[in-house]
Amino acid sequence: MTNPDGKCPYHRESVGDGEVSRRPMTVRDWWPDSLDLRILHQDPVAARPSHVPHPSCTTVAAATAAIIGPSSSAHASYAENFSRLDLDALRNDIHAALTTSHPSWPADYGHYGPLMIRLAWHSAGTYRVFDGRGGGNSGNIRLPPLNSWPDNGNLDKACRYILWPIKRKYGQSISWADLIILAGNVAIESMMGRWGEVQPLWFGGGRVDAFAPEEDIYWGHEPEWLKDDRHAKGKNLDVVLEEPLGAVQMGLIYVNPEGPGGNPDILASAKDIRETFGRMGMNDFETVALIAGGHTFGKAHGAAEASKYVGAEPEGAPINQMGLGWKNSYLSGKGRDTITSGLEGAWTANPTKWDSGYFHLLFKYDWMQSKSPGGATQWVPTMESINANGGPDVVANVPDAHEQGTKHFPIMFTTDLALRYDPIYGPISQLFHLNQDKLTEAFKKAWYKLCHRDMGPISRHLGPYLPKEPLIWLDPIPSADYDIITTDDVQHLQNLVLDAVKQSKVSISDLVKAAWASASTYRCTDHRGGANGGRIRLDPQINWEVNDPVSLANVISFLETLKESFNDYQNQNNRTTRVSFADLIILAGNTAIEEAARKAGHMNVKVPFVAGRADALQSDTDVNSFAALQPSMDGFRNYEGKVGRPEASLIDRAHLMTLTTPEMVVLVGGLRVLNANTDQSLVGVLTDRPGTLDNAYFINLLDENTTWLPLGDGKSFQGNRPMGEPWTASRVDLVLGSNAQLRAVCEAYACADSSQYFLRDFVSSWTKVTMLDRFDLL
Ligand code: HEB
Repeated sequence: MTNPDGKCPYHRESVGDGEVSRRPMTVRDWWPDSLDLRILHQDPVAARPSHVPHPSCTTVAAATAAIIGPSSSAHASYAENFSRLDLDALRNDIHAALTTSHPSWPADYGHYGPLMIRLAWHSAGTYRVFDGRGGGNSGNIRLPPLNSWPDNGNLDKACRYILWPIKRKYGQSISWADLIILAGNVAIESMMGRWGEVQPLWFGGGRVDAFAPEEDIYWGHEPEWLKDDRHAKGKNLDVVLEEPLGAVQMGLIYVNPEGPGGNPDILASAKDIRETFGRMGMNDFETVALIAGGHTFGKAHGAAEASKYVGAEPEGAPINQMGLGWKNSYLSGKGRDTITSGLEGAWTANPTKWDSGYFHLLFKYDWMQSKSPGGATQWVPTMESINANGGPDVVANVPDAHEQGTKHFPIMFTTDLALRYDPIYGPISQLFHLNQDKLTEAFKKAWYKLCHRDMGPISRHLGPYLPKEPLIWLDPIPSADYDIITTDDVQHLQNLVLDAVKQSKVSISDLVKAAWASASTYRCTDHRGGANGGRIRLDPQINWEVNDPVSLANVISFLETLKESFNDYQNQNNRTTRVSFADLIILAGNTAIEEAARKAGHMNVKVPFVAGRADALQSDTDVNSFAALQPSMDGFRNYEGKVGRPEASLIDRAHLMTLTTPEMVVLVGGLRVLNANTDQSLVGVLTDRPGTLDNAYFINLLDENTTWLPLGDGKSFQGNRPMGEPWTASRVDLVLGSNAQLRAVCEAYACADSSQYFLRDFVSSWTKVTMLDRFDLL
C-alpha cells in the first residue's frame, strides 16, 4: 500500500514548501487528558458563506425552532435547493464527464466510471454501526484526514478533474456529498448498459456538506498510517479490533488488499473482511455482492514503487499543488504510469462493463502469488491454469487501460480470493457465479444500502429515485391511518396522566425517565434512534439495563392502557383522532416536567409538544441492528454499564444528540433533580427536594464549603458539607464543577438571578431532544 514517506503525520516540522511551522502549544498539548468539549461546537455556521446550507437548517433543529423560537441562522435550506435541481440534466452531465477523458488525468479505458465508483465507495465505506459515524453523508472525504488517507490515493483527481466542473455549474443545488454518491450511481448505470436505457438506481439526496474536519470521529490511536497495531502482522490474527473502529489499519477504509498486515493469508483475510463489513452492517451475502460487483469494474494502479516516486498526500503537499497530493514522478506520472495502491491490473476482460467476468475468472483459474511492478503481493493464474486454458495468449485477455492491442493477465487480490476460499463466502460466490441476475439484484441493493446507511429514515431521502419497498435497515415507521390528536385531546390526556401521578400509579421520575429513554437514543451521525416509532416498548430497547426495565415496564403498561382506553373512547364516539404510544410517552414526560416545575413555584410552564409520532411494530424492527444503539454509559442518567471515562461518554452522547455545552449541562442538572438516574440511585441528586425542577443541583455542586473525596468503589465520590448528610456524586457530576469551561456554564445556572433561565433552558433543551427525529415536520 502507498505510504509514500512513512512519516508520522503529526509532529510534522516542514510545511511542505521548505518553511518550518512553529505550532503554538495548545491547552490540549499541555493537558492531553482534560475533557475535550470541541466536538460539541464543530463546523460553526460562521465557517461557510451564508448561501451554503448548514446541516442545522436541514435537520429538525429548523422544525424545533418553529416551535420554541425563531432560528438564529439565515442559512439556506438544502432540501429547498435540491428540490429546484434538474436531477436528470445533472445525471446526463455526469455521464458526459465520465466518458470524456481529461488530459491532466487520462481516463483508464476512456471511462472514469470505475474511479468514480471507488470514490463513492470510499466516501460511504467509512460508516460503522457502533456510533453511526463515518460514511458519505457530510462529504468529509474532501477534508482531512480522509482526503489524505493512503487508501484514498488519487481520489483527489476524481474530485478535481471530473466532478469540480459539475459542482461549479450546479452550485448549491447539489452538495459535494450528494454529487459523489450520485456520480457513483451514474457510473454503475452507464456501465450496465446503453446510457438512457438503464433504469436509474435508487438514490436519495439530502447530504449536507461539512466545511470543517469532523472532530468527533475516533479513527484510531496510531500516530502513523497503516501501522499494524490492530492486527499484528502474521502473528496475532485473533486480536479483537477495538470498538468502534471499522478498519484494520489506520488510513484504510476496511482491510488490506494484500491480506492482514500485508500477509497474504486468504482465510485470515476473509476473517478481517467479515469483521469490518459486519461493522458497516453488511451480512455475508451483501459483502460478497459488493466486493465482486465493485471489482467487476476498473483496475488497480501500481506502475512502480510508491516509495520512490510518490509525493506527499494532499494535506502535506506543497502549497502550489493547490490541494492535490500524491504527485507521481514516475515517467508521465499518470495514465499507464499511475501509482495508487501499488497493486497493478484488472480483474476482468471488460473492466468498463457490468458482466459476469469477475466470478468467471475467479473460479476458472488457480491463482499463485506474484508481485506487482510496485512491489505489492497480488495473485495471477498459475502456469498449469494458463496451459490448461489455451496458453498465455488466450489467458492474457485483459485489455491495457491506455494502449490499444496490449493485453494482460487478470489479477486477484488476497481479499478477492477470500470470496472463493472462505467456507461461507465460497458458496455465496458460487451462487452468484451461476446466476448473474442474482448478483445484479444483490449488488444494486447492497450498493444503495452502502451509500445510504448513514442517511436515516426514508423521510430524509430526497428526490424521485427512492425505493418503493420498505427496507428494514431504514427502521421504517408505518404512516398513521388516523387523525393526529388535537390540542384538546392533548390537554385531556395530560389531565389523565396527572391524575395517575396524584394517585401514585406512576411517578414523575419514572415518566421523565421513560420519555428520556425513548428520545435520547437518537444519533445525528446516522439519524437513527429517537422517540418516533415508539420502539422503546419493543425488543431490544425494552430490556436495556440503562432503561431500568422494571420501572419502564410499569410506565409502558400504564401508557398502553391509557392509549387503548382513549382510542376506544374516540372510536365509540365517532371521533377520528387517535393517540400513538410514541406521542404519549413524550407527552407524559412533558406533563411530569410541568408538574415538577409547579412544585418549584413556576405555575405556568408549558413544555412544547407536537403530536404526530407513529408506532412501529416489532416486525419493522431489526433487533440486531438496534443493539448498536444501546448506551453502555449514560452520564445524563448516571449510568455506568462498563468501565471507562463516563465524562467522555457524556460528551459523546451529547454530540450524538447535537447538544451544545449549555444544553448538555442544563439537562444533566435538571435530570438529576428530577431523580432520573438509572436504578433510581441518588448519585448526583444534589437536592433536598427531589422531583422539584429547580437549579438546586448547580447551587449545591458549586458550594465552596463542600469537600469531595473519592469513595472506595473507584467511581463515586462523597461530598462532605458542614450541615446535612453528605452527597454522593459520579465523575460526570464532578467534572461539571472541575472542568473550567463546564464550571463556567454551571455558575451561570447557580446564580441568584438564574432560576427562570435555568427553567427556560431546561425546557427548550428537553424539547430539542424530544424533537430530534421529527423529520416528518421538515
Ligand atoms: Fe476495491 C479498486 C481494494 C472492496 C470498488 N480496490 C481497488 C484497488 C484496491 C482495492 C487496492 C486498487 C486501487 C488503485 O487504483 O490502485 N476493494 C479493495 C478492498 C476491498 C474492496 C481491500 C474490501 C475487500 N472495491 C470494494 C468494494 C467496491 C470496490 C466494496 C465497490 C462496491 N475497487 C472498486 C473499484 C475499483 C477498485 C470500482 C477500481 C478503481 C479504478 O479503476 O480506478
